[in-house]
Amino acid sequence: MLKRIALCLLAVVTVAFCCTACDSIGSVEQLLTPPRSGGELYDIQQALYNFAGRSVKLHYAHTGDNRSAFIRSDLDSDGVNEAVAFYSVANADGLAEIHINIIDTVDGGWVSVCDTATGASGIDKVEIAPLSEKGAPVIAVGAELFSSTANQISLFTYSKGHLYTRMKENYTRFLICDLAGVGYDQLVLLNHNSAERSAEAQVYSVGADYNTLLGAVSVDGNISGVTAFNMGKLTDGRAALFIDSAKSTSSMITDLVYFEGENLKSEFFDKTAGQTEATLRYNTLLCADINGDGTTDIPFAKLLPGYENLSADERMYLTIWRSFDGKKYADALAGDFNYDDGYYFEFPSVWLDKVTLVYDKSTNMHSYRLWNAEHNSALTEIVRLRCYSAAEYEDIQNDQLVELMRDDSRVWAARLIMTDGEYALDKEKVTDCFGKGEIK
Ligand SMILES: [Ca+2]
Ligand SMILES: [Ca+2]
Repeated sequence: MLKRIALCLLAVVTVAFCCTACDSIGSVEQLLTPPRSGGELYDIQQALYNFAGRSVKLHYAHTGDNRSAFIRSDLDSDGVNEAVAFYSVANADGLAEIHINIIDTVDGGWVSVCDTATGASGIDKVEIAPLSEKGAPVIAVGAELFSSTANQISLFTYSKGHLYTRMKENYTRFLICDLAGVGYDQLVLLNHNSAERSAEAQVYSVGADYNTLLGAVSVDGNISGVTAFNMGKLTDGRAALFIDSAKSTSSMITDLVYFEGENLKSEFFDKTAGQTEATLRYNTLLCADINGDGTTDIPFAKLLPGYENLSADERMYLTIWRSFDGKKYADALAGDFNYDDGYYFEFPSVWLDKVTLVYDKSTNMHSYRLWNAEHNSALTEIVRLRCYSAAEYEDIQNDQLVELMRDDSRVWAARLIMTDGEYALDKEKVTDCFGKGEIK
């Protein structure tokens, strides 16, 4: 159990889109080495050179799954793959504008069949997926423009040697996923206007003949940037968009967007305040399935007892990961996350609101103590946790300690102080509550 949770710590929410029959060929390493003659990649690349010349520079997307200059996929649903290529050649203004080139098989050989300029200096992300029940795949190209700080997404379909533009929109982040739960994917955009401190999430259904805006909702735009934009799951199984945004270098919020019937909802955004406050936390943790049950959990921060009157940089928080079903939360895991020493300690449920943390700055020892609200004090110690250097650990009388974890240079260990009562932990329980992961 512990190991599973630890491994889940950095696991970003599963993005449940699938790229139908996409096959990226020509990885970064492959692109640095000319492909051997006789192979399909060689023939595809030669077809591009025959069209655009040998001096072209190849480009590939900076994010997403399709990070290749040549993406092979069946673009027109005829059962045979075509290839999408990205390249640039310097134009009259000296700008190396990226082009999209489609390479198809004609009479058994690879030939460039169409080409379009993008006005882009870079490719952010490429997805190829059908966006309607029976529709042909849509090629979604997210491009970084010369002329604007905003990215621009273009949707294309390919048929009989022609590339048809279906849509062009500015965006900050995009996803191709089934947020509406209809069995096929939609285009989900996030637009952050940093000048106006506003942001909007939009969901488009892209049909064979026209596109429909299924919903648009405000989310927090009073942010320094969007850190993660992922599809995940609510407790009732519904798909939802989890948007983790940085408020500052040490604080974050999560916006949650999902469909309630046909209405798109922005769960946490406060229209009156103009921002999202419900999920504000003083850490940089991102939403994740922390307990591995398939639902996405949001890391909330709860001030530990006794820290109410201290300054912001002295405050200590319990992190409570919660899943949501559209109405109520369920706690998945509550724990003290010690970023300096790379572990977390899960609070047993009887500890919640009863136990606080006292820490020693010089050794970074975390001591968990019963909180006495009447006397405003935390004198009764339950357990203390510390990360020692391996040499230091050998020098101390460590037979009184419970060794929790060890690596090449360090040992994590606990000293059990309280031995009786409902708040006390034994060796087995303290080991069970300890989780190590590459937490940030
Ligand atoms: Ca085809
Ligand atoms: Ca979960």
